[in-house]
Amino acid sequence: MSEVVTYSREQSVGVITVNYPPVNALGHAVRSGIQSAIQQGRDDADAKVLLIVCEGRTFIAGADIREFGKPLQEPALPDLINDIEATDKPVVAAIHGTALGGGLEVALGCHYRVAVPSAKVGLPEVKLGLLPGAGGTQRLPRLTGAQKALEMITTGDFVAAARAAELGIVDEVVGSEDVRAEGLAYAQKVVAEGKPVRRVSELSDKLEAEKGSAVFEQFREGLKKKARGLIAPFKCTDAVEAAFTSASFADGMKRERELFSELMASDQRAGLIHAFFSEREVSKVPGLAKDTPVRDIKSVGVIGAGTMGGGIAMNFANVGIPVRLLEVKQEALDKGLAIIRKNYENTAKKGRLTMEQVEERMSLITGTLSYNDFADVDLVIEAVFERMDVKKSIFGQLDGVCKPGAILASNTSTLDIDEIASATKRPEDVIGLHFFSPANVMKLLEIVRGEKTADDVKATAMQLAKRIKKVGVLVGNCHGFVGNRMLHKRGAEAMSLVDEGATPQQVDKVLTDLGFPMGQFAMGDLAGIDIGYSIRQERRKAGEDVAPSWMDKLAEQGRLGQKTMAGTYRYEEGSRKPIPDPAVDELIAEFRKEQGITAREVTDQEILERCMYVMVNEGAKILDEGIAYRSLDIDITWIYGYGFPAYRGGPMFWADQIGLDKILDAVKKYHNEVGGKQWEPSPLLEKLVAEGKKFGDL
Ligand code: T1G
Repeated sequence: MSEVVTYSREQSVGVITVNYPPVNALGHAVRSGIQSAIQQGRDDADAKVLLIVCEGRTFIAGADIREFGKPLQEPALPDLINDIEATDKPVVAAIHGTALGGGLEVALGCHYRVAVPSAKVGLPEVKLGLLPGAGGTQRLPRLTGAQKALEMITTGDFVAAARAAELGIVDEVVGSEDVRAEGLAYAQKVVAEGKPVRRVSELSDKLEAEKGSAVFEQFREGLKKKARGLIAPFKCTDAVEAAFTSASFADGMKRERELFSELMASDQRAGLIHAFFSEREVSKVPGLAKDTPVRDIKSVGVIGAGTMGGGIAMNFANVGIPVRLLEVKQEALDKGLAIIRKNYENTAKKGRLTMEQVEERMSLITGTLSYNDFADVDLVIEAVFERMDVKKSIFGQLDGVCKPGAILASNTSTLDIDEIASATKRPEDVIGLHFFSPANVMKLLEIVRGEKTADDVKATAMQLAKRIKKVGVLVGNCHGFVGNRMLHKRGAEAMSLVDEGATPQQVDKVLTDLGFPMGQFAMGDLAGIDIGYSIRQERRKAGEDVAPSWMDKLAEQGRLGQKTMAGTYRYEEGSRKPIPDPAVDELIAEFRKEQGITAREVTDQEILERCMYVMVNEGAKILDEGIAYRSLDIDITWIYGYGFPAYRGGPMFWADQIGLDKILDAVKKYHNEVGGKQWEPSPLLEKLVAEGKKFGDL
């Protein structure tokens, strides 16, 4: 018996206890431990019923993802579960925390399932580019029917205990959170009531009822929109369908295994698992001790009640942290508070909030016109427009008003955090907290450390990111930090490609075909063309050589994007759908003429390479300069800040998959053909290629 799984008997119950922190994942030790414990239970004549229960924070949370890609060690999970189910004594699973993936599949192999009220169950394999590969696609529909099984398995959503009971996934939601005591009591009831062994694999009434139904075709139709570019949701559907079309459970299991193996071998599985672990790794900051003290953030001040400031404030109210919103004009403050209320009311209309919760959150967001009201807050976040002079003046005022130890943060998306800090006498308390629009929705929080930012301020910001349900990435200070520095390179290439002959919609389609939710120019219309324009003007004012662009003309003509119903695209009333506009084609043609450019045919491949490889090359420079600690920090920044498709793992992981040698060749080619600093090959990229290494090896 392994020490991670123990067998004991309590009266007539053979108790199998799993204790494998942090989430009782089904690593080899756990699988073989359960196998021998089940055998011990079978051999124990005094055990009339067996109970599987877990220690720690949760029931089994799935297969051990860290074992993927390694040689399989017996017992394989499907065999273990079939073994549990074949036991001739009733087996009960007592669930707490989150029974997920293989964990729920173990429970489905048991004959009875109970859950504590706070428990959740789910089959989230699809989020890893997989499908439930240990009988979940065959057993779940036997309990819930096709539609519910398809919904759970293709979304990976967790289901609360009470709902799971309604769906027939668990037999009972027990009365308390004491999972062991409740599990024991239920097991004893099974014996007392003489409940038989009840094997889910032998249930067939739900299958009979829906044999030959059109539910699968209809479901596939719906997936075409929701699961654009993904393969796992479709294979999940095929596997569930096999439960209804196979001649036997064993045949269905065989089909599940085939489909699972196909997904296991896919790049999408590799990308999604890389994203899964990277999202957790980014919070482990090299050089920042895990036990670095953090400051207590009990109240927050936000300066600027515009789109960003309002969204930022909502993040804190959503988790119960009082936030005060400062504007210099009452009218702007009232407008900002009204927009926040409207946002909450819209969410309530969609049923995701109750009106009481809306009022509760609004009560946590107060307004003020005076900096003096920030004297006692623990954190201030400045969210006004991207002008260094304005930001420095604000930080100078904050320095004079805020209490010692208050953290002073800027939401700047590109500007020098050290220069902002220089406006205060407390640069150690200054940090960048770069939210992404819409700030109350986008998961990324790019945390920018200044030269003098104190370690406890960095640690506080990282912890705060988790508290407000963001993914915090700690990055260094340079123009555009990590995300926007790479985005600006992509944007410049995209604009040049249009100068040279591509259309904006052609460029955008290459990017959406790659998996981005929006193309470069549609995103520019959403963010506002004036933002890019003012950044380019600032850089020209600072003496940088920034080429003129057809997009400058858009801004100068007041075509600022969605907010003016016209930008690179035009928009119809009440719609955000970008519509190509012949007037823009004319503007571009006019611009080419002025610049003496003869339009040429631009291929999609060139667009892909110039937009994406320039980002990879810049990412390599960012790594080389220590602005990002690891390539996974860049991957997570782009997945959660810009919608880089998680199934491709992020730009640096995607580059590794393509082959850095191919990318370097293309970078050198464009350095010759296009020129510019952005195409100077990164020395790190050259070094990795010379050594036959990947970004992931760093
Ligand atoms: N395998 C290995 N490690 C895991 C793990 C797993 N399944 N789940 C979590 N961890 C680690 C995680 O990396 C972190 O490690 C620590 O546990 C805490 O996680 C055959 C094939 C369970 C809801 O997809 O959703 O079963 O950073 O920070 O926020 O059909 O973890 O501390 O070193 O996320 O409280 C299916 C994935 C697998 C569940 C807890 N299961 N995990 O969230 O903690 S595939 C999943 C989660 C499968 C079968 C198939 C969450 C959580 P470290 P955490 P949390």
